[in-house]
Amino acid sequence: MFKIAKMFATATVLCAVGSPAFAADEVRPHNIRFGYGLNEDSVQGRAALVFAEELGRLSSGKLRMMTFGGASLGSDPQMQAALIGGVQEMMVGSTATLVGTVKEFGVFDFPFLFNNEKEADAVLDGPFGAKLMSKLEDKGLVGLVYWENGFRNLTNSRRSVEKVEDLSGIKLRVMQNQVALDVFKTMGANAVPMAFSELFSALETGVVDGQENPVNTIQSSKFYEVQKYLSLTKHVYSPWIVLASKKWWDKLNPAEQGLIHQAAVVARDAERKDNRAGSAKAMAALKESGMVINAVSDAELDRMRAAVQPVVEKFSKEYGEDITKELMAAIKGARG
Ligand code: TK8
Repeated sequence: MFKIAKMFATATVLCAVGSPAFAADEVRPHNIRFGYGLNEDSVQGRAALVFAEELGRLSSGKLRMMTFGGASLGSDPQMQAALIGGVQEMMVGSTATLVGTVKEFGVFDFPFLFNNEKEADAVLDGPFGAKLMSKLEDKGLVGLVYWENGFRNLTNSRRSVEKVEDLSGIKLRVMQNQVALDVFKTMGANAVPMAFSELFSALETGVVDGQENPVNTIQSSKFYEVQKYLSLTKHVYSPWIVLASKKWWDKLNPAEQGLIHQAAVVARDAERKDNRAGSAKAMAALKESGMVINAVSDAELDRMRAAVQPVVEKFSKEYGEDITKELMAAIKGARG
């Protein structure tokens, strides 16, 4: 931290002496704090390093990204607030926690929306994903690219979940998002919204019985140490979004912004590849850890889907017909 403080102090002195004469399109030195919620040894952590390295390479070391894992700069919502306030430059986190800023991001919490990663990529990287990102700008955030958390599965300490009724009474942590809360309440769970950064200890101390996340995240967060059952529900696909502070972004010139965008795309592609290649390995490690793992039949998944349909309809109305129609059309397009 001392080193960072020193670098900023140097930058301030330079400014005070008078702005050095940089050409309008010249890449100038910048320090970028990039925060994320998962452990360093995770798909997020590895992709953050790719991002930092690529940015350094593209800018000949001028755009210096420092990465901070394990929510050491704060939970996802806390980091978003820091970006909006201009006291942190960048982060990657769940789209689910952006609903307080742009409510329409809640569409990605609709259960059983995407059938596979290919559909998710097409919608997120296409005009629909860009449209939601553009809504952030008035709110002090710039969305750059979507990374992949992936299809979420349930873990808990009580029992295997093979059908919707098995969720009854399970105290389940959900993301801080009204759609997720309503979905799991409707399925009979005792759903509790909580920051991801508090989740491990809540599971360990029994404040909650369970949670839901993709297998890579379950593995890299060591939830197998405090959870017995893993049920492969794949009930929703969770994107992550790479965000920049608008206050800070607006001070960058187009050349600098372009390089950051370029590096973010490289990191996105590496992250998705790593995530997809790693999920079989994560599953094997979770099996090895002694977790009791069960598949859920298509018939039971259909019953879950039917149970939560009223929640999807309620929020579709709330977000406006045009948004949900556009989303469904984009998915249809991706299905070809
Ligand atoms: C990590 C979170 C996490 C998300 C959650 O910062 O909160 O459960 O799935 O991966 O973004």
